[in-house]
Amino acid sequence: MKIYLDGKFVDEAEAKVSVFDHGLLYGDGVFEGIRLYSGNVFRLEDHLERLEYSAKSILLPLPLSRAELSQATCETCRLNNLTDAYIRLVVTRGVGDLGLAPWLCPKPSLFIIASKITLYAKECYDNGLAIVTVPTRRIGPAALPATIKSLNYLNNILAKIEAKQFGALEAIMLNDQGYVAECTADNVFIVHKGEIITPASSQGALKGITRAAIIDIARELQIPLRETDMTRYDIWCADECFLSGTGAEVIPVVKLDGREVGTGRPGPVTQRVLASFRKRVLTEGTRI
Ligand code: PXG
Repeated sequence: MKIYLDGKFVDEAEAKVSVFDHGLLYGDGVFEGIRLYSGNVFRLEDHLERLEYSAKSILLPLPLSRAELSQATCETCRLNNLTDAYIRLVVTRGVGDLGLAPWLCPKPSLFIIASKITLYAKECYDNGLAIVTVPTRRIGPAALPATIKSLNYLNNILAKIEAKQFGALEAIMLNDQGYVAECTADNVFIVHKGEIITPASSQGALKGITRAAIIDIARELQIPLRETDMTRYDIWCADECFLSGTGAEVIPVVKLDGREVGTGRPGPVTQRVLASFRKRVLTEGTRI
């Protein structure tokens, strides 16, 4: 496997960063998780825009322009002869001393990995997920905006561990006020009385690229969609629930906290949205 690392393509064995890199020492950096479908990178411009906003938010200068980032991403896929892949684009603060000070890190580091994807099993899409609400709250915007896709995922990892302790693959994370924020790596949607509802990103969610695609799909399918606050009760009593993310795409949820959602089977709106999403990913992307 060839990896893009700071301007060069190197073999996997040589793709290394320093133990003094602040991405490792402090989680000081930003990233994107992107999908390649049949030789098309899905919504690459949107991912690069989000990366730029994340970097700007932490005062991290990106080493490449938008066009150069796009070029390097596509080239990484081409060099590895990939048509379908998961792309991880990471920018770290770079090498510094053992103090926090980012201004003592002269050069950010950029690497791009394109490799196989580990997906949820097919049964999860056919039968839906049973998930739980976990005690760990999504970190609030006054501490660290969830809209920044940073290398600091401990908040989500604690929630993921708690989900596993309850035998679930995903977790509903609430914000400080007790409203639904998002899952550990996915945004949340419910369907209720013919309407799709998702928490506003101000509730403490990442502005998911897949989420944005679903908002477009709902408009195309003429299904009303609303962004508003959401409680656990809203999910328990919804007709359908599904999650969205680059890795998961659109995945049905059939149980939350031991309560069946709707019929306890993946619902018709979820299936229409998923079918439409799978059609879009084949046509919408940037050709590598
Ligand atoms: N919330 C969080 C906290 C995420 O990390 C999403 C929502 C969905 O956003 P997108 O833009 O993907 O629709 C994410 C995305 C992984 C992996 O390696 C994680 C994500 C994406 C791809 C892979 O587990 N997180």
